[in-house]
Amino acid sequence: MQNDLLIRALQRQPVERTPIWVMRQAGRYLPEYRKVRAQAGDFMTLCQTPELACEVTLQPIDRFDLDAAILFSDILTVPDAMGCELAFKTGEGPVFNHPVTCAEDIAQLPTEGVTERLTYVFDAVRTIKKALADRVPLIGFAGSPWTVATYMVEGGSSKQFTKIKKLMYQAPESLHALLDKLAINTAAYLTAQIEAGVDVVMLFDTWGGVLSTQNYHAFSLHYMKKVFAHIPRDYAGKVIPRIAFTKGGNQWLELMADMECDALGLDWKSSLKDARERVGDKVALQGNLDPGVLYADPETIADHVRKTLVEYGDYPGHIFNLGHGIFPDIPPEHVQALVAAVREGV
Ligand code: 1CP
Repeated sequence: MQNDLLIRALQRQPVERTPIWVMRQAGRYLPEYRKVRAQAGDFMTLCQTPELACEVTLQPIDRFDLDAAILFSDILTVPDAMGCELAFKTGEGPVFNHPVTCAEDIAQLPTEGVTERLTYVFDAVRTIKKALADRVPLIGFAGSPWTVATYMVEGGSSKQFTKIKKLMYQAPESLHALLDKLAINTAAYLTAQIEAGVDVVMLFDTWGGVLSTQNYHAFSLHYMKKVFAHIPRDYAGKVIPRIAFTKGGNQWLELMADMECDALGLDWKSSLKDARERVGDKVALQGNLDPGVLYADPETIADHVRKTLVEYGDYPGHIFNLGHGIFPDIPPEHVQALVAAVREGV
C-alpha cells in the first residue's frame, strides 16, 4: 500500500500526519458525481454497475487526494437482497416496497443466499481495488443490524421511529429475531467484502442514538458485537481493522470500546479529548468535525481543523473525519480547504 496512514492510525501505530477521509465523500456535493448519477438514471443502477460505482468511489480521491476510499454502495442493499425491495424515489429518500410489519414477515426473511444476491457489490470492490492500484486503502461497510432494521420496519426513513418502537415494546422477541437474522446476513456480507479485497470494515449505527441506554445494549450493541464476532480478524496475511460508529452514542463510548473493534467513530457532539480519556488506549478515534463547519470560509475551516487537532493532542490513533456525512450543498473548495488544513497539521 503506497499510503497506509489509515491502516496504521486505526491500529494506533505512529504516523507522520493525521489521515483524513470524509463520510459520504462521494456524493451530491460533487458536480462530477451528479453527472455520473444522471447518466446512471437511478441510485440503485449506480450501485449495481461496478464500473460506475468504481468511477464515483475514485472521484473524491482524485480530486482531494484523501487517505482512504470508501466503497460506493448503501447500507440498504442488505434488506433489498433479503426481499424488501428498495426504491429511491426522488425527494422521498429510500422506500421499501415490502416493509417488515409482523412476526410472520420476520419468520420469512432469509438467512441463506443473501450474499449471492449482492454479487454486484463484490464485483464493485474488485473493480475499485484494481483501479486504486494500492494508492490508498478501501473501506467496506454495512449498516448495524439496529439501524438497518429501522428502515425495514418503518418502510423508509423515519423521525419518530414509531413502528419499530411499537415492535420493541409490544413484541421484543420478534425484533430480536429480526436483528439476529440481520446480524447473520451482515457478517456474511462483510466477510464477502473482505474476501473481495476491502482493507477496513465499518459499521454505521446511524440510529443507535435514539435508544435508551438499556435498549442500546440489548438491541444495537449486542448485534454489532455479533457481527464483529463472525467476521475474520485478518485475511490473506493482513489485519482487517474495524470501525464502529454510533451517531448520538457519546454516552456509551466505554461500552463500545469493549467490542472487538479497532476504532470508534465520534459524532460532532463528543469531545475528542474527553473520549480519549474515557476509552484509554483501547481503540483509535475517528472524527469529529461538525459537518456544518464546512459552510464557513476556508480560513475559518482551517481554524476549526487546528482546534480539533490540538484538542486530540499527541496520542497515536486519530483519523480525521466529519462527525457525520457531508451535506450536499457544501462547495467542493471547502473540502479542499479542510484537507489542506489537516495535511498542514498544527
Ligand atoms: O441521490 C443520490 O445520489 C442518493 C444519495 C445517497 C448516496 C450518495 C444515498 C441514498 N446513499 C449514498 C451512498 C452511501 N450511503 C455511502 C457511500 C459513499 C460515501 O460514503 O462516500 C454510504 C457509506 C452510505 C451509508 C448510509 N446510507 C447510511 C449510514 C451513514 C449515514 O450517513 O448515516 C444511511 C443511514 C443510509 C441510508 C440512506 N441512503 C441514501 C439516503 C438519502 C439515506 C438516508 C436516509 C435517511 O436520512 O434516513
